[in-house]
Amino acid sequence: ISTRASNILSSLGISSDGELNGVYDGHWHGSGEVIVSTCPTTGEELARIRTASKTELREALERTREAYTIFRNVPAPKRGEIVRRIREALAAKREDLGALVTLEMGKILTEGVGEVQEFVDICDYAVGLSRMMNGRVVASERPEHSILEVPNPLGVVAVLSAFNFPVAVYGWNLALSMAAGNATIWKPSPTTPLCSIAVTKIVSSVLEANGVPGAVASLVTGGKDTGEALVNDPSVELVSFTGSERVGRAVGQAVMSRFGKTILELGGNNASIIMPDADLSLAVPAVGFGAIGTAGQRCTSTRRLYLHRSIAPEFLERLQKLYQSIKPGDPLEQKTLLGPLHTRAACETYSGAIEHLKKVGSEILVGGKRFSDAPFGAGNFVEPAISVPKSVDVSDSIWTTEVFAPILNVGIFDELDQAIEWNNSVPQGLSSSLWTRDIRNVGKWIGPSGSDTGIVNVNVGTSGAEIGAAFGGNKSTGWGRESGGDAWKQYVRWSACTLNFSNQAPLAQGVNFSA
Ligand code: UN1
Repeated sequence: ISTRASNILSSLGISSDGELNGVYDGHWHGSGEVIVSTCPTTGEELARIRTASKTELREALERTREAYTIFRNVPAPKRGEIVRRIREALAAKREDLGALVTLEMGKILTEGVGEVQEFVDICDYAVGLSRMMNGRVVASERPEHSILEVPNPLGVVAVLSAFNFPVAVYGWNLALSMAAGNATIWKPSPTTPLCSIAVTKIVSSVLEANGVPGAVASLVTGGKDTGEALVNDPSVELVSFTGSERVGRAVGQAVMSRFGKTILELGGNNASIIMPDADLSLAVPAVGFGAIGTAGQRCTSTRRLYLHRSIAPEFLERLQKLYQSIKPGDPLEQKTLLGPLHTRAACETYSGAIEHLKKVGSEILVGGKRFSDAPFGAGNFVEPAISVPKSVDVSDSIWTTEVFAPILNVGIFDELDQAIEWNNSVPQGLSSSLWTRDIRNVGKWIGPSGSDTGIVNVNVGTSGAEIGAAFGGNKSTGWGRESGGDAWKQYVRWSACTLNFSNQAPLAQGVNFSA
């Protein structure tokens, strides 16, 4: 591999010769199928990883459960202290790990580093949480009785994460899961195994140095079979899945059929609405970041833009200028704003979507081609595109399907109500954003007749949420919340404990059962 790739890997203690172990459950091993990590920028092979065999997966699950039975008895603030040390270890490697995200996933460096920062932030949050995961005391109707609502550790949490956030989404889950006293087993995307190995090396070194079983944070790299085995295993209490609607539906059904719990973070199809009174000097770059940032590969990326008729021509002119100024580049270079798509297949999806748009009469204002002048011929570079479909037909697949690439569809409206209806007309419900300075619009937007997404922003783009609020969506985006807010409550089992400290044993509701 290239020197710069091997430098990034070696700074994280990963050797680039031979095959790497892709399983950790207290020690490193791997004897399953070999997967290849490929650099989306250059097409070079970065490493070969031996994934988990069937037996190794079963053993890793057993070790993870054992680790849970130990870790659940560690007092929560002490668990928080371990999370704090993980935070320190991650922060010390912020730049190197961020560069690895860029190398393996393809997002630009500031976003790769930002993703590690997101993990650091959620650790801080979880440290605080470890002293605040409070239950409640409920007033009992019976004399000298008390009812406690008690949160206890839940068990084994499986995290199935996607390629687009190969570090942060695991971080959201691990930090809360650890604070809550669980053991976590991680199956990362098969195309970003190096990020998961690097993170697990950092996390496990802290666990091992502090006498915590390593299998509190296990790793099993692998493909579909590994994911399915985790999803179907009755010893996994909670499955936190990020990925496509199609797979998410199967995961949800499988876990539900065994009465397990799920957090599903599936597709987004996020819209920005621009009102006539919006500050365009803020809105134009925000839409640009939402649609072009991460090469359109965030669940929260802006895919639909609804412009008020009165500002539409000016907005589009300014937005096109911005698009034209964005050049593809090596995502590891500081000044690059546009990196490659993650895979070759994503380029095909992009081209297919553009062809379809043209076929049905959309006007492509800018972009639409693979980059011929990209810095690396073998990289997956595409031009971010703005398309104006003939009309906003809310049942048309142009508007209802999430295409995981930088394509922005534009519609023109006259009334806010119309734009809100369009915003809500898609199956997905992750993020949305309104640009206005009129408080009446804001009130409507965040109220009962407003946006139906899990993230509802005002004068803030659709992507780039902070960790403090609960992250997640509604409708076909799935359900459950990750990160901040009340998300931690899904990572514990709740018991209502009625305590009787009287000399009687009265029944509730005054029921009399004496003969
Ligand atoms: C995702 O795209 O799956 O809000 C996660 C954001 C990031 C996380 C996105 N903080 O865009």
